[in-house]
Amino acid sequence: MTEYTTDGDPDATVQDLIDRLHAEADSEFSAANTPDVGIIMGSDSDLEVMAGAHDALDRLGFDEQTDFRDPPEARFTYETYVVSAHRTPELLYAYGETAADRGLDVVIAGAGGKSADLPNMTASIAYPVPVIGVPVQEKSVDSVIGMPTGAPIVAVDAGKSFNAALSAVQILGREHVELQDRLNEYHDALVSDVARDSRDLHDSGVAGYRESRGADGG
Ligand code: AIR
Repeated sequence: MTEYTTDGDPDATVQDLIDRLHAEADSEFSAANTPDVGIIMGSDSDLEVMAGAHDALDRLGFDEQTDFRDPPEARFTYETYVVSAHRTPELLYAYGETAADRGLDVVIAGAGGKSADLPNMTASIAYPVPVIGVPVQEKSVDSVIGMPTGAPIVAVDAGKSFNAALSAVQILGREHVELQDRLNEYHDALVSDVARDSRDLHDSGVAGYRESRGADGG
């Protein structure tokens, strides 16, 4: 939460969200029309860190789906919700237990603080839907990855939500060759960026390189 003065909004109830998730799970939408990736975070204060996942998915041609009943043009989509393991445990449970029936193929879950339980609890509840955990802060890493044997979670390092999204697309890519192609294009661009930087740094010299790239060299 970005504010600690909580007046509440009588029009926004957790029960409405839970009912919505269950109604969507009971609906008959085809897999092509439901979000492929679900992104959840413990608080809207996590949005800046989790935006890396949105960036990566946007870059790979995904659209954001804001209405379950009205999918966007793009074949591959993601959705985003705030779900707090400790402030709204019922919503956490509903999101996890409806994940498969709502057509989600993979969930990216981020949380901060020392009790970052959203990723690990979602992984347990949504199982066998894969969950990729993002510790929003360094101090959240142990909490996110510390799962007992038999209760798996995939996780990235603190703040690495961009990589979480790439991993999510890798999972989807096993079923959709088109996504493998997009991942390969992304990787090729990354490699040629390094080649360009290496060539330019060497050939321009350090001072010339810094000048050509701006004062910070980047
Ligand atoms: N959080 C929220 N509910 C349960 C947890 N663990 C985490 C959020 C955020 C941090 O607590 O994921 O990183 C602080 O949240 P806020 O809302 O106080 O800014």
